[in-house]
Amino acid sequence: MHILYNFPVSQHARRVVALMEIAGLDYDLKHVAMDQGEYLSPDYLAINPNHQIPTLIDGEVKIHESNAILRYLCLKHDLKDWYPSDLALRALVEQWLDWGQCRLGPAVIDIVFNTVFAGDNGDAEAIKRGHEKMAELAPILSDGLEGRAFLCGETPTIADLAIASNVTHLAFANASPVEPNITAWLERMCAIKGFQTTLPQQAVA
Ligand SMILES: N[C@@H](CCC(=O)N[C@@H](CS)C(=O)NCC(=O)O)C(=O)O
Repeated sequence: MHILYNFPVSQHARRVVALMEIAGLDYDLKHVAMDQGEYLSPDYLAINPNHQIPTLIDGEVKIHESNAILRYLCLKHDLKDWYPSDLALRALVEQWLDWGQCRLGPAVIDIVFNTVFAGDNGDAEAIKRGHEKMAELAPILSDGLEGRAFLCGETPTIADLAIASNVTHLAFANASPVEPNITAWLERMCAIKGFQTTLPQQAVA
């Protein structure tokens, strides 16, 4: 049984729940009430000292970092379609996973956290910076999708789950990208039932 410390609107947790749904894995979600500060509690800090959601516990194994969790689940359950072993394909998956964490993720947080979740404490500079970054990053994502159904070819991988969970998070701030390659890809992603069930209402509406 996999135990995932989860918060339903977390874009980082949603990608993991999506993969577990898609793969039909047994899992138990432990709700961490981020809105009540539970992620900063001593109990949760003992589980993840980074005070971040998600964390996976699988027997003796305890992992934080959503993309590391995705890789672990694929390797453990032999989900080769979702994490291909072919070297060139694997490298492309890794490229997008890292791009999502290093480039896209911070821009999404700048925009969504400060526009929506920080309330009156939202940082206007960060929102501006986030939109500037997205103006650069959305065309890069769009170009990456040119001529292919998913980021690494004709079938989805964990790179698509990771990037799409970030892109759909932008719906909270009405900042979803409008590039046709991206919107068509998101439609394909949302047709994947396990991914669809993790979407925030804003992204479905
Ligand atoms: N790099 C981490 C980021 C996780 C993350 O930022 N989670 C957010 C929720 S979406 C969080 O817990 N934020 C609280 C904090 O950073 O203190 C991952 O991919 O798992």
